[in-house]
Amino acid sequence: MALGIEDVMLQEPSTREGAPTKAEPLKASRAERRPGRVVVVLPTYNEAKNLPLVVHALVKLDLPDLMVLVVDDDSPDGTGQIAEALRKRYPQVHVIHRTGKLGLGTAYVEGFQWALNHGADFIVQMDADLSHEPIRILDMLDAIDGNDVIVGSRYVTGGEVDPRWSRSRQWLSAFANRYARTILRSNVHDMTGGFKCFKRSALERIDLDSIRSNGYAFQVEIAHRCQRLGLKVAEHPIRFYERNGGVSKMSLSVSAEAAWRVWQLRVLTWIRRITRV
Ligand SMILES: Nc1nc2c(ncn2[C@@H]2O[C@H](COP(=O)(O)OP(=O)(O)OP(=O)(O)O)[C@@H](O)[C@H]2O)c(=O)[nH]1
Ligand SMILES: [Mg+2]
Repeated sequence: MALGIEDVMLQEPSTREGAPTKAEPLKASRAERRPGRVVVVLPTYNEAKNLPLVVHALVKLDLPDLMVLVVDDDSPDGTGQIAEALRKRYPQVHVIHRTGKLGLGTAYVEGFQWALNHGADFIVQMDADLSHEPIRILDMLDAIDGNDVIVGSRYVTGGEVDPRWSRSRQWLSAFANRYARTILRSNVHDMTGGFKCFKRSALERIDLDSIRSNGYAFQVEIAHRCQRLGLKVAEHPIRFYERNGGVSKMSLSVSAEAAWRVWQLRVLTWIRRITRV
């Protein structure tokens, strides 16, 4: 039986084994140590079951100036209505409703622009399917001191991928990262990950309007642009979980886009280098 909005709203955050979703009592309040507005951008497409869990976990974090922005693409499963109900319940929650499935990349671009226009000091991007642990945002905010961008990384020491992730997805992810990293000569080990934290000053330097990638390609393009701009990008180890139910939007066309877009980015870099000489 499908859950109604009220049922979903009453659910508490996930209690999956090994998934710490509640902010533990903190020794010295991190908020005191790090003032600033944090805007978390959550793109959603058919995440009706997951969105309330993610939002509950986010609003419980020790972040006094937090804004959570849901960018929903008119999800057929009613995620947009659930986002509205969450907005009414939590003052931190804001929602952008788009007219149809316009893609992950454009959802992030719109979300980032909104965050910059609403006074964000730090902007976090994460999936809304519980693959990324909300509490890790606190570590990323600590790690951003002295850096411009923190990439939540599965592929550095201490990083992990959920063993429940299918073999084929594990292989594809590892291959895609090696492929993008090699062709773009990047120092970033997790080029396709969607859990990142930016300082405002870093995001302001990226020409968001010129980003054309969607899907995984968007993650690769952002990581590549940060590096090209000479931003200080550091990787922070995370555990990546298999999505909490629902349906993956990963498809052959998303992979194909990422594969050719990497070469396009490489060629553009060559052209830029040649025309600068
Ligand atoms: N607004 C919007 N959100 C999207 C779109 N496609 C995916 N998303 C969201 O982007 C996040 C990542 O998408 P996923 O389907 O989880 O893709 P993935 O993490 O690469 O694949 P899985 O490992 O299968 O979960 C999720 O929160 C999705 O709901 C889209 O076209 N528009
Ligand atoms: Mg996912």
